[in-house]
Amino acid sequence: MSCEKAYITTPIYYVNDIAHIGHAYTTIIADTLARYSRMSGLETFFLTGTDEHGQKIEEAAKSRGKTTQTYADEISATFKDLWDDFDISYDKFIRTTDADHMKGVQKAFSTMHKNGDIYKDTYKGHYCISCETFFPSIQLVDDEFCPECGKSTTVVEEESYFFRLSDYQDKLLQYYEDHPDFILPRSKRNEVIRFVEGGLTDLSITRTSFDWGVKLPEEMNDPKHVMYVWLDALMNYVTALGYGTDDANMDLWPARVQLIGKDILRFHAIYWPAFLISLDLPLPKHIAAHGWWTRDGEKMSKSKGNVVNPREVADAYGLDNFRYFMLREVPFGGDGDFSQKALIDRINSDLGNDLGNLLNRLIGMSGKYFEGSVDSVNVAKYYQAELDEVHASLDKLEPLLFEMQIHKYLEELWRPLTVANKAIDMYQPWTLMKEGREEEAMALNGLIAAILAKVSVMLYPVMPAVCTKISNALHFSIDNDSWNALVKERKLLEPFVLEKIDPLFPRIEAPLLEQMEPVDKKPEPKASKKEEGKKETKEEGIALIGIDQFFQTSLKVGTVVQAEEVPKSKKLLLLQVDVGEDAPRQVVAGIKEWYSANDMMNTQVCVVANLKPAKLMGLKSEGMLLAAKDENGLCMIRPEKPKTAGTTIG
Ligand code: ME8
Repeated sequence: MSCEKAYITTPIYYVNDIAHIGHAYTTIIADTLARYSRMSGLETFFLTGTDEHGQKIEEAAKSRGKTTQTYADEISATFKDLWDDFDISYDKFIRTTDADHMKGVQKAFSTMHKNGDIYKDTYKGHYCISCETFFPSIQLVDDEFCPECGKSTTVVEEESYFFRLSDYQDKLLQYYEDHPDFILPRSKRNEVIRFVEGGLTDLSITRTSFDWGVKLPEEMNDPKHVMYVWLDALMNYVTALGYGTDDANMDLWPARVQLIGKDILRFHAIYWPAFLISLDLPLPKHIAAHGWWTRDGEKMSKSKGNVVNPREVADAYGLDNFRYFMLREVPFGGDGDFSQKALIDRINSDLGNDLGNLLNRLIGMSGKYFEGSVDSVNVAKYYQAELDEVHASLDKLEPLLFEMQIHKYLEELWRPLTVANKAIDMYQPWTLMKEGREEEAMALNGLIAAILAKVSVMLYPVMPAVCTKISNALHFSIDNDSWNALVKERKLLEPFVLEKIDPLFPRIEAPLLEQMEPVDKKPEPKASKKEEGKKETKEEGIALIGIDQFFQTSLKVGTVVQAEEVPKSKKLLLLQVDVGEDAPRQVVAGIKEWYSANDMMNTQVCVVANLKPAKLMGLKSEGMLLAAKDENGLCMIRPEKPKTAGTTIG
C-alpha cells in the first residue's frame, strides 16, 4: 500500500434531526475502511461528528422551544449514542461547537485573509436555509425555489465577506486533471469538472442576519458577522487534528478518504480544495461520494413517515447483517433502495446459504469423521488448485476497497466460498471416508477451515462481530498478524478442534418489522357513508367485527415453563411458554414492572398464538400475552382453572 497513514472522515451531520439510514450508510462505509486500515497495519484515524451552527439549527431549536446549545447537545448525543451502540470505531467525535474547532476556523479565516483571498462587499441574492446555500437568481426554479431541495429561498441583501473562489477555477481544473481519482467514483468527477468549467463566482462566507455561528477573528474587528456554516463545517476535517490550536495530529493530514453523500459533493470537491490551497495545505487523496437511499422506491421524508430508522433495522435483523446488506446491495455511487425483502434475501442467500452453511458443513464433517479436529498439513498436497483460486481472489480485494468498489470487494470475497462449497460437493468427504482416504478427507477439512478463516479476516471490516465469532470457532484472532499470515503470506491454520457454534444466520421467513410494510401500499378504498352503515355498526367509537374476524386470532392457554429478565431492560421479561407444540414458544413480554420472573414461573397465561414474530431488544418474540391495564397497574388474564397447555380459547 502506498500510504502508511489512513485518515478517514465522514461528513459531520446536522443536528436538526436524528440519524437515519443515509447517515448510517456513510458512517458504516467509513468504519469499514477504518477497520481494514487498522487491520492491515496502517496508522489509522477515523473522524466523525456533528455540524451544529447555522440558521437551520437555530430555527430547529426555536421551533422546539429550546436554547440552541441545549438542542444541539441533545441531538449531537443521539448521533454519538447511535455510533457507540453500533460499535463504530471512530477515534474522534468532533462538534463544531467545540472551542478548539472554533479557534481553528478563526485561524483559517485569518490565514485566508492574509493570503488575499477574502474581501468585503455586499451580498444580494437568494439563500436556501434548508441547504444552507446561496444561489444566484439564474439557478432558481420559478425565480424563487431552491434548485436542490425545492424549498422557498429567502432574499438576502447584507454586508458579507467573500472568498475569491473565482481565482481557483483554473487551479482546480488542473488538479482534477492531474489527479484523476481525486473524486470517486469517476462518473461524479465529470459532473464536478463540468460545473467548474461553467464558471465559479466568489463565495459569500459570512452572515450578519443571525448569530449562531463562529465569530470572525478578533483582528477583523467586525463582531456582527458570523462565519458561513459550510466554511465552519468543512474546516472540521483539519481542526480535529489540531489545526489552528496545537497541530497535534496534523501529520495525519491529508486524509486518505473523505466519505460523503452525493448531495454535498460540490462543497467537498470545489470549495474544500480551494480553501485548502488558500491555506497552503495538501488536498485529500480521495473525495468519495456515494448515492442516495430511498425506501421501497420512494424518497424518504418525515412527512411521508417512511424514514428508515437504522437502530430499528439493526435490532431486528442484526447489525452485521444490516452492514453487509448496505455495502453489498448497492454499487458505490449508485442509489439504493431499502426494502425488508431485499435485506431478507441477502441474509438468507449470501449469508445463510453461502457463508453460514459452509461453517455448518465444516462443523458436520469434522465432527462426524474426526471428533472436531481440523489439520491443514496435507491441504496443499491435495487441493493446491483450490488454494490458488482462493488466493487469486484475495489478491484482488484491497485495491477494490480503496477504489470504493465495495460491492465488488464483497462479490469477489464470495468466490472463495463458492470454491469451498464446490470442493465439498465434488470430493465428497463421505465418499473419501468410505473409500478409506482419510488423509484426503482431513485435508478437505483443512481446506474449508482455511477458506473460512481467510474470508472471515477479509470480511471482518464489514461484519466485525460475526467474523469474530467465526475466528473464535476456528481458534484464531483477527488482527494484523493473522491478516499477514492468512491473506498476504497465504498460510493455513494451525491444527485445532473446532468449536460448535449456533447457526450464524437463522433463516428469516417473514419481515421482522411489521410497521415497516411498504409505504406505497394503497390504502383500502373508503366506503361511502351509506355502505359503512350497512357493513358495520359503531358503538362508543369501537368498530364491531364479525365472528369470523374474531376467529382469525388464535388464542391459546399457555404454561410458562421458563422465565428470566431481559438484561438491561426495565420492562421486559423473557418467557418460554408451552402452548402444546413440540417446543415452547419464546415470548418477550413488557410486564416486568408488575411481575418478576419468579412470579411468572409455572403460571398459566392466555397467548395470542398467530402473531407474526417480532424482535424486541434483539430477541425473537413468538406470541403476545393477554393482560389488562388500568391506572392501578397491569394484571395477566389467566384461565380460572388449570387447563392443558395449548387449549384453544374462544
Ligand atoms: O450535509 N441516502 O449534513 P446532513 C444516503 N452538515 N445518504 C444520506 C441520505 C440518504 N437518503 N441522507 C443523508 C450535511 N445522507 C452537512 C455536512 S460536512 C463538512 C457537512 C448522508 O446531516 C450523506 O452522507 O444533511 C450526506 O452527505 C449526509 O448524510 C448529509 O448529512
